[in-house]
Amino acid sequence: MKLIASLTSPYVRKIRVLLLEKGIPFELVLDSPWEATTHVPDFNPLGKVPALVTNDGEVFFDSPVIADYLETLGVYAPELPADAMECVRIRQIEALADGIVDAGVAWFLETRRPEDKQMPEAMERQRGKILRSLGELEKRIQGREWLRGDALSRADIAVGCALLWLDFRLGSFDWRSRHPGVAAFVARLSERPSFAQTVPVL
Ligand SMILES: N[C@@H](CCC(=O)N[C@@H](CS)C(=O)NCC(=O)O)C(=O)O
Repeated sequence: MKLIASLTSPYVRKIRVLLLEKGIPFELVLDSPWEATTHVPDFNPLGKVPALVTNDGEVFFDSPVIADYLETLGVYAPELPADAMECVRIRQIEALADGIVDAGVAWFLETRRPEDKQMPEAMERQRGKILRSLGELEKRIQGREWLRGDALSRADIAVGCALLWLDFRLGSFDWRSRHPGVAAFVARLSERPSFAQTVPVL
């Protein structure tokens, strides 16, 4: 199995962490979708990473679909629970985490524009999305070790990858001080070998 990946993408990191936690072997194929020479569109017409090529040559994207595909490979923890509603709740948190990244990317790209062309209100709009999501996560993590259930799940992995990516790309954004529960949770996640092995690098 091959994972078409960049070392900076938090969506890729979510899949790498999942694969490492599940102990599923894979080959990492590095390709930046932003480079003119990229082959990513050969795998994903949307030109985005991650894309996963199965051992049979079938390709899956985007990251929630890849994560669902991994569930079909057998019983490897962390796996989605048997209860369908609990799966929906885990995927809901994954969507929140991915949405934090979507907002963060929009904010980050705005900071990359020439200063006189940046739109403060556009950045503020994305910041608001992230702050509301953090508020929601802070409520959900209160008194709990994990966001759902009693063990690591895809929800925890997605949230960890999203928030640690904020540090990587929007380092001056202090999301921790007003969300101490989430901050402590992410600090615990960071200590896992799967997170330590997938720290984003430029
Ligand atoms: N919803 C997608 C998002 C993937 C995505 O946006 N990846 C970024 C890297 S962080 C990318 O490849 N961007 C290239 C582009 O937008 O052209 C997923 O979950 O896989």
